[in-house]
Amino acid sequence: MFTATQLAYAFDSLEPHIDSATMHVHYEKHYMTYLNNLNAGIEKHPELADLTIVQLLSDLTKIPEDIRTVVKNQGGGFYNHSLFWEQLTPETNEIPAEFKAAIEAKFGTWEAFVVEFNDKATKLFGSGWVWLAYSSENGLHIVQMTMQDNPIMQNAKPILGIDVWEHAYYLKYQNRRAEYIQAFWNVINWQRVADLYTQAA
Ligand code: MN3
Repeated sequence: MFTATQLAYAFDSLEPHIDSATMHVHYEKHYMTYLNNLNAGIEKHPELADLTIVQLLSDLTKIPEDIRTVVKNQGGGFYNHSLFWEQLTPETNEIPAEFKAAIEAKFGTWEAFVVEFNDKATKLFGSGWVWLAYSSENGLHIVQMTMQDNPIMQNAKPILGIDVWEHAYYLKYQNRRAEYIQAFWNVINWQRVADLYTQAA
């Protein structure tokens, strides 16, 4: 049985950047549905019960065919959102110097990183996520992924992800996805993001 990641902050604490109504429906409805559907799928295969979500998503070819799509979509949704809640914070916080230096080494400047991330998040067609990811092959890189796909399905590690499904922003921003993306930068927990990078690199 997988369990929900608890929010470390109040539903309304990310206001005005991410509104309380969106946080409630996103966490209590969308996230819980992914979690419940994943658990219902895994229940059919007790032999998978001891695997972590990362192990399940790392090699989908090893997942029994009858629940492979459930693990990919619902398991991906569960994992992506669990990360997403943890990488948000209402607290103003500094970008750790070592992580910032790694970004600058790869993208030239911090600004260039932000521009590329925003551009890919704005232009991703339909539902999905844009990820800053790390792999030994490609180092830090930004990748668009549709649906609930995740870098670990491509042998990379997720470092920072933005949910650009309409459910993540439509109540407040309607069709103005670019405004939501701009607002996202105000509520990032950089220590958590930097920790993911340190663990991956
Ligand atoms: Mn979502």
